[in-house]
Amino acid sequence: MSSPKPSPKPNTQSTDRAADRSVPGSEREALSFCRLCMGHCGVVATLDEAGGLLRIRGDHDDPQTLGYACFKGLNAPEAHRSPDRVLTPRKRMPDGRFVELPLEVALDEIAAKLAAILAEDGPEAIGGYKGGGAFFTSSSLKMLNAFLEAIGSPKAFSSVTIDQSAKAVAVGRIGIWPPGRTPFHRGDVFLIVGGNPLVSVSTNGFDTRNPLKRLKEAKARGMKLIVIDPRRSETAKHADLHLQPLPGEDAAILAGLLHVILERGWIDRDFCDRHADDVEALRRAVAGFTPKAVAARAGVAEAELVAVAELFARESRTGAATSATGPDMSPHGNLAEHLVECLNVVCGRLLRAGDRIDHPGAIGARYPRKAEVMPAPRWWEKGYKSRVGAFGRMDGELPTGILADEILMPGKGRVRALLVHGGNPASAIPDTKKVVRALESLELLVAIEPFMSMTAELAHYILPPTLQYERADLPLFIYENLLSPVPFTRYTPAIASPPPGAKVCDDHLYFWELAKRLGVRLNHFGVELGGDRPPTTDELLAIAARHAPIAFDALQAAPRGVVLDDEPVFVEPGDPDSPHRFSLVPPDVAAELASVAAGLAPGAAGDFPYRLAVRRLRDGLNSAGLSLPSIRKRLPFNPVYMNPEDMAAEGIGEGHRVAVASAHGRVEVRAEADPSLRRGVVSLVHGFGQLPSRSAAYEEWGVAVNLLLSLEPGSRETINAMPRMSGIAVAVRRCEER
Ligand SMILES: Nc1nc2c(c(=O)[nH]1)N[C@H]1C(S)=C(S)[C@@H](COP(=O)(O)OP(=O)(O)OC[C@H]3O[C@@H](n4cnc5c(=O)[nH]c(N)nc54)[C@H](O)[C@@H]3O)O[C@H]1N2
Ligand SMILES: Nc1nc2c(c(=O)[nH]1)N[C@H]1C(S)=C(S)[C@@H](COP(=O)(O)OP(=O)(O)OC[C@H]3O[C@@H](n4cnc5c(=O)[nH]c(N)nc54)[C@H](O)[C@@H]3O)O[C@H]1N2
Ligand code: SF4
Ligand SMILES: [Mo]
Repeated sequence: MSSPKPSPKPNTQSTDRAADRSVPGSEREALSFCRLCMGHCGVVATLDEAGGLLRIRGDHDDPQTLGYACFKGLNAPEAHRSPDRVLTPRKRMPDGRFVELPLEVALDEIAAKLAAILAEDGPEAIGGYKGGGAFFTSSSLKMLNAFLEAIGSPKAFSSVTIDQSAKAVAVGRIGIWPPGRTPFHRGDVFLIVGGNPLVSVSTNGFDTRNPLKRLKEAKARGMKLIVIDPRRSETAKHADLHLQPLPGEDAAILAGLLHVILERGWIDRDFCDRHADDVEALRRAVAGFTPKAVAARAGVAEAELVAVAELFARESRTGAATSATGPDMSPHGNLAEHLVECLNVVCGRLLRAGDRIDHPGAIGARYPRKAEVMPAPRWWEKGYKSRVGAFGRMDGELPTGILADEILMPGKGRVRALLVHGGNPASAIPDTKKVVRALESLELLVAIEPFMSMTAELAHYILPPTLQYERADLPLFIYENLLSPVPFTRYTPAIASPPPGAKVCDDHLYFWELAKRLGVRLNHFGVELGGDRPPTTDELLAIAARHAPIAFDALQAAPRGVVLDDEPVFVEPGDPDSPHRFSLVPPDVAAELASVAAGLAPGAAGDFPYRLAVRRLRDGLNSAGLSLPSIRKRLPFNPVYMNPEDMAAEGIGEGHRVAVASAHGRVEVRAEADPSLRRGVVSLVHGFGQLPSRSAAYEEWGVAVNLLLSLEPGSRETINAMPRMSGIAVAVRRCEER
């Protein structure tokens, strides 16, 4: 590709191409980066003569991630050579057995079935679900969406709407500030609501390049950390203030913080006068959330709540509030996110004209960012509405909370065929039994999936993809400014070969071949993929990176990546006459706040006296990889974590078998003491278990926590149909050993 774009600034002293470095014997080493999670840790891979992946180690010369790599990342090679890996397309026969078949035959059969359904019922009968495996495959991260768009189907679903889509709802209702928030590495304070970045290597706005090191650096320069989390999490242990409430009370807690801040006038008055026109309405809306009432409801001390407000709003001049899955998976998650935004607005924790934008874009196009509100877009109110629950679309997708009903509910537009790309909906979506029933009822279920996941077991066809080190890639560039505070990006070639005899290909090929057979063309980041040969992975990456301030071939030539900060970018002044303001209390927010205020009195314990909280484990990644031997050794099953005093009170000992029951379901698990959990809260990690029809031993596979959760309208949020997964009332009782 010829381009006038500048050459990269080497990102390190040693930019040697480690791919060419040979080590004793026939082994060689290559630089790459891990694509299991947002960390994107720089690694050195050791390969055998045939290109097989032998080992991974953190790259200590990587100037971004500084040698960090976690246990699951280091054990990734196990997945590549696992005997359980799917290496040839498979088809499920009527007796339930899977047989291998040639790719061409599989594609012809799938395309024929799709064409028949299209002819009978139109594009609405074909849906797609995209999960984490697809997001981390940059060349095809939008292929499923492109395919559905090409055939005219509005039925795109993804893991985003069973994750943190509350954040999109919040900006959709309050308005957009294009320059963004004060960044982590420049704030006096950082407030995290329900996130544990030291384990998840995630959490908006946190610096996830070697998270512990970055947190220590920030604290060493004087930054104060506030964490709101029912668990004394790995991150909370470093907090200057840790508020440890019951889960599910974030909306009340945040309203309580705003109550204190607004009553005491700890706001950025100039910023509010200029950019938010209803601060007074917000003050009235949170009037009932007195520290006393909120503290009693959330199970914290009144003085602690006030101390958080004080440290954030009065004692700190800069630094933002952020949040992760904790609040977003709990009741009133959309409201909680809205109030996080309100905190940042009223305290003025957003970048101003003249401030530097540290990450203006590396792969993504750069654009001028003005210090001016873009009015609340409320995307979901326009255009297509789902036949189930009349939900609108966000970012071109429908909420996954209605996927099961879209399949099961009879009538025109029922989803009859589903393409699953790098996801495990049978495991990930609440109400496991209903979701499995829905997937079983499909006439065509295709999974682009490397392992026999719960979903793959139900599929009619499994199309096996290459794994991370076997494909060329970029970091998860659509969220690139959440990955790094500097405009850093990198490219990796495919450094490893799939196992001998494998018939795997990069995921995009499957979409391209199906599109060709159906006579439609895919639109890849604004470029139509025509022609009669499929695009290469590099061509697709180059298209996605075509607006980057560096030529693609120059990016390819920098194995440890580039920091594209030659030309600093600053926030531009906004239009002084702009009529647009943040909508702090739109009517739907006001109504929900009023209903939360009305229910502030602490509830009676009732039949379900504990609350179930979500959390993640350092050594596992949702459902992926749990069957690999090294991971299984550490995480054979998912125990229910409990506070030791609660265990004593219930007569439950370490390892005892207990029943955890909600209003929706019941599971039997083993108990494990976790003193980091506050009393009254239990936690059971998702991703474990097998299909309900397989009577798999709990001690071998664990159990699906989603059996306890519901998809009923009363159990999900408005706008994004987010099913409630945290702050769920449960009972825990010792049961008989079996
Ligand atoms: N109860 C409860 N439920 C939850 C959550 C919770 O906290 N509690 N968390 C929710 C959240 S945040 C999320 S994001 C979802 C996760 O939802 P999903 O993303 O649907 O689930 P995963 O288990 O991450 O499945 C990823 C799949 O991708 C496959 N895969 C791995 N590598 C590749 C690859 O290179 N290519 C392809 N094509 N596939 C690959 C894996 O084998 C695995 O089957 O679950 C949600 N569900
Ligand atoms: N090791 C590892 N890393 C991962 C994943 C993984 O499975 N394992 N999954 C990846 C995915 S898909 C995602 S979306 C991210 C998620 O990233 P995070 O959101 O940071 O995930 P967690 O580590 O579960 O942190 C959530 C925290 O919220 C707390 N919490 C639970 N309920 C509530 C509540 O109601 N209110 C409040 N305030 N806190 C609550 C929990 O105690 C927990 O400490 O992590 C990603 N990274
Ligand atoms: S933290 Fe672990 S899983 Fe995430 S990118 Fe780094 S090595 Fe991979
Ligand atoms: Mo997630």
